[in-house]
Amino acid sequence: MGQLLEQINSPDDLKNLAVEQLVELSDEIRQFILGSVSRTGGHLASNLGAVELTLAMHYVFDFKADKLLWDVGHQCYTHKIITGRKDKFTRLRQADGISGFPNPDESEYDQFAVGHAGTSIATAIGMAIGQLKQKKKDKIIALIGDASIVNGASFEALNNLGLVKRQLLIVLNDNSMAIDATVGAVAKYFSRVRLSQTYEDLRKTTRNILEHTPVIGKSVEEAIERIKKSIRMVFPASQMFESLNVPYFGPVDGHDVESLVQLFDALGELEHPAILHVYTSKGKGFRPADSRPSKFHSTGPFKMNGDEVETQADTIRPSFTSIFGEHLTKLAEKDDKIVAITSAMCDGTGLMDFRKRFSDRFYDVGIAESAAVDIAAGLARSGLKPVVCIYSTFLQRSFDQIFQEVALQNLPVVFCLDRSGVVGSDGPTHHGLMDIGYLRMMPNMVLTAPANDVEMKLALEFALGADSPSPSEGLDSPVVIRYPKDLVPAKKLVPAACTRPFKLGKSVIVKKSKDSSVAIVSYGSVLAEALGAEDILAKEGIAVDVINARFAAPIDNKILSLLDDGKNIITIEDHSLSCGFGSAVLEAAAEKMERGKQLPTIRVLGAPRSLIGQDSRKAQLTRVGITADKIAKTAREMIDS
Ligand SMILES: Cc1ncc(C[n+]2csc(CCOP(=O)(O)OP(=O)(O)O)c2C)c(N)n1
Repeated sequence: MGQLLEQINSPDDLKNLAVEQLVELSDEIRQFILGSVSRTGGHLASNLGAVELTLAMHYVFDFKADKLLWDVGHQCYTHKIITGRKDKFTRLRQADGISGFPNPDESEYDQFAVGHAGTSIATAIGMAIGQLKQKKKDKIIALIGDASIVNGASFEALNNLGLVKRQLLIVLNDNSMAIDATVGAVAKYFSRVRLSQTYEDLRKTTRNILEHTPVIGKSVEEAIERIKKSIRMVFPASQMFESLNVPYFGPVDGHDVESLVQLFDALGELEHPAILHVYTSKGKGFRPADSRPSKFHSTGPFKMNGDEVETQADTIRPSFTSIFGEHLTKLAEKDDKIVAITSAMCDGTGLMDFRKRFSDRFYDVGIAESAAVDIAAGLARSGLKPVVCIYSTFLQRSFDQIFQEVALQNLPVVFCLDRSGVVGSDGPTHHGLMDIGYLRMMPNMVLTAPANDVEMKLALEFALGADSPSPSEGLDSPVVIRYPKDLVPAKKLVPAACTRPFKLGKSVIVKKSKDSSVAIVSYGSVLAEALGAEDILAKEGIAVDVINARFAAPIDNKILSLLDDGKNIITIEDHSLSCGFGSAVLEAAAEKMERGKQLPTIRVLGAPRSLIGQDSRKAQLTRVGITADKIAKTAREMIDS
């Protein structure tokens, strides 16, 4: 650890440094982040880019009282390092360690547990109004990236900035990147402005703002007008924000920490909302991340060799994501109606090859999940076969669009929900534990989940009608395919029953015994654990049935007829128990009970309705009880009672 960083255990320590020392401290922090993330994995490129910005904000403001609101929050490592958490970086994103995102449970310096884009400006507005009502003068700062500020929620918030009659500073951290290059009209506008800037222009703007600051605070409006006049001709980015009536400053160099300190000092005095537009470089200071920021947006541990990265050995098995991407590309070769849509997650959802191969049938709409769904609805209405590829957690943003424009119209949109289930190190903001719940209640929606690589392909073929006699027609209703952030199970865990084509609402029997009194009914990739439990019990001489449900909507009647056969049921799922697959079975069973039937027992295994902290995915599954051992134990308990 660098000499200066060693002395920094709180923002007060930072304030003891001379402003010139922040330059050296920035370098030390960059090295610290690089070293830590190379060992633990984490969000690298965005954090390397936001070091000076964060130091300057902390140098000027007092975030014990003042409020700093992070958008997404994946770029908050410098903030964590200087707010007393640097020693915890050895366990970054691990159990009993610190989260990779802001988290008020960890520190009084964090206001919200965030992880989804587009929330900082609106929450800042709320806090600013709250401060005003309580006659408090604490400063409110929202830090947001250029890809997140074009999110619909951000624009809704900007549209309401007029509600704030006091200070509120929005810092736009523009690195011209989302995870990938930013997309859309605003991104193009920003990049045109960026290209028109020289370093000297940025210096000039900084000087311009600062020259006018002595009057800020006394006559805010007048000062803003003067600044606007002096920079308007040169810097058209201001026009966009000015048209929304948001006073705009910049763009300025986001790595010039000394100037940033002066700017924050000055702009913090405004008694009015304003935007400071800052240019930074994603991945700054580490050549591999600087040249390939997408690859280092979020990374697993890696080995550094000087300024280079040693590549990791390939994993033993492919992931659900890669099987999905490969197979979708293959199906698209045969069916030119297939189009893919994603919202800023091309790589994460496995669409890189699809994009390369079918650039005219690939749409990245940026961080705009609701628009993605409605665009898909329009595509489906005009006869195409849209495949919406969005993580389970981010699809939550589109709840209403899924219902109104897709389910209500019964349009054949295929939703591919990557990162369904527990997601490991990203933790509670990113788990995909609610999708069955929020989708199952919608009429017309077909919910399916592949158990392994073979089923991943079959589920896609089913949803896209590739397995039907007239494949061009496909299914005539929306289909959801959910799968986890995981490798596919080993070949020996792919039973023959899983190789049969998917049929609407039909489960497959993997093991059946007339002597069994318990049936394990699994949904999705957790079939591997069900098979493990069956194996454990078989060795003890206990026979159980194993059913692969394949569908959570509609539920196969065959599952319910197990109850008629006197079998107890254990359902397992990588999802919240509230409103999940087990709930669907319980609801169907309740209908039977209403008709006066005495039924055997049903036990449901899945995630509790509580937050599951960052950890490995395997440990999280163990924590919620989705393991072969726990399933076997549950079966024994049922048999014994
Ligand atoms: C609603 C939502 N959709 C998608 C994501 C996934 N995501 C995380 S960071 C990121 C890119 C953010 O870009 P930007 O705000 O410009 O910040 P940068 O990483 O460039 O610093 C995306 C798309 C998310 N966090 N939230």
